[in-house]
Amino acid sequence: MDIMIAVQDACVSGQWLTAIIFSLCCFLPSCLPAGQTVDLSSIESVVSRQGDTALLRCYLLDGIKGAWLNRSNILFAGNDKWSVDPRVSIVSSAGDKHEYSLQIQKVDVGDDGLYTCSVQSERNPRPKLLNLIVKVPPKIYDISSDITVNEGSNVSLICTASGKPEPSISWRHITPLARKHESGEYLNITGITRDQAGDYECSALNDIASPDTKTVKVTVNFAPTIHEMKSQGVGLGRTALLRCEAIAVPFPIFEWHKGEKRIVKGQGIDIKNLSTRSFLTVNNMTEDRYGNYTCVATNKLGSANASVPLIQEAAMMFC
Ligand SMILES: *[C@@H]1O[C@H](CO)[C@@H](O)[C@H](O)[C@H]1NC(C)=O
Ligand SMILES: *[C@@H]1O[C@H](CO)[C@@H](O)[C@H](O)[C@H]1NC(C)=O
Ligand SMILES: *[C@@H]1O[C@H](CO)[C@@H](O)[C@H](O)[C@H]1NC(C)=O
Ligand SMILES: *[C@@H]1O[C@H](CO)[C@@H](O)[C@H](O)[C@H]1NC(C)=O
Ligand SMILES: *[C@@H]1O[C@H](CO)[C@@H](O)[C@H](O)[C@H]1NC(C)=O
Ligand SMILES: *[C@@H]1O[C@H](CO)[C@@H](O)[C@H](O)[C@H]1NC(C)=O
Ligand SMILES: CC(=O)N[C@H]1CO[C@H](CO)[C@@H](O)[C@@H]1O
Repeated sequence: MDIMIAVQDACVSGQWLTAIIFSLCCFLPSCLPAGQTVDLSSIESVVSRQGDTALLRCYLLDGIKGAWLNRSNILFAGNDKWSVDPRVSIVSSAGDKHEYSLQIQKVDVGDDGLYTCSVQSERNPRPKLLNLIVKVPPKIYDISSDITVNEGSNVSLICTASGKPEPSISWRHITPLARKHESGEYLNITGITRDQAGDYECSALNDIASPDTKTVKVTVNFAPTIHEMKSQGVGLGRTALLRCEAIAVPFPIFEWHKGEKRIVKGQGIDIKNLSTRSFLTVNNMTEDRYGNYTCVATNKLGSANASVPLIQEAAMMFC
């Protein structure tokens, strides 16, 4: 009620400071003088990105004073700065319509809200309301670390992001097919298969900036299987080559056997292995080196073997 009286006084006396109290008062519907309403739909929205400089525009008629309020706090009364915030300033320009805009540097989410440019005209005090909306680009702040699991395990990946408006999160398996998964912070895979190994990209998106993305590498371990074992029959004194190819994660260790005997390097025999392949070279074939060769591929999850005969005579292929 006291305020009500003050407002009436302001309107009657037209005094400067009390007029500010008047505009302050205009937020409260009960406080509005007869015939004056604040049309909420007329509130202008100003969207700014966190860290940017926001400009809230206001123009005054020549000779008319203005004031700026942040919610109900006076920031400026005319050109007198009431706010202690160094980021706020008045942008003014002379002219027939005098600019009296409020500039806020390095806006942050705390600056969000209603600002009032109060135009001090005795006859028609008309506050201009501006709603400052500060948006924040999406940022992934937590994501699962790269993981190694055994085939058949259940995998749960998590990705969390901040931003305003709150970003939506989606996952994508980076393969030539680029399979999309359901959206959400979690990506749960039940009984993972070797085909599901690889990079998973988490993407956080809102309407303010391009999405923030991060990837998690999922390694799926599985026991070896030998999918190719070849030998080429050769004549005496020639060089024989045997090839063993396995698939396994992690890469297998290869061993070669002939019958019960483990074959070692030396005496014309060479073993070379390349990630998932192993090559056995037998120089200068002798009679006793013909026979059944076995390749054994082993990793921590298991072992596999395959055998192939090395026979005399040329140009014969075994698969
Ligand atoms: C506006 O008011 C809010 C709440 O008091 C404050 O956190 C913010 O810093 C103010 N912003 C400006 C630009 O005055
Ligand atoms: C994986 O998830 C399935 C279904 O939720 C469950 O039945 C199974 O026990 C889980 N396996 C492991 C190893 O936790
Ligand atoms: C995924 O797994 C997490 C934790 O393991 C669980 O909290 C969440 O509810 C699961 N989400 C779905 C969609 O199954
Ligand atoms: C191949 O083996 C035979 C019999 O052991 C030997 O006489 C010959 O010198 C060897 N040749 C080569 C190139 O090693
Ligand atoms: C070769 O050796 C493996 C293992 O010792 C055996 O299972 C296989 O029957 C042998 N093959 C031939 C043709 O002798
Ligand atoms: C080859 O595999 C069989 C079973 O698949 C196993 O019984 C045998 O011992 C293996 N041989 C070698 C040399 O590892
Ligand atoms: C990883 C692997 O299979 N290493 C083998 C490569 O070949 C040599 C023989 O030349 C073996 O001793 C290694 O174990």
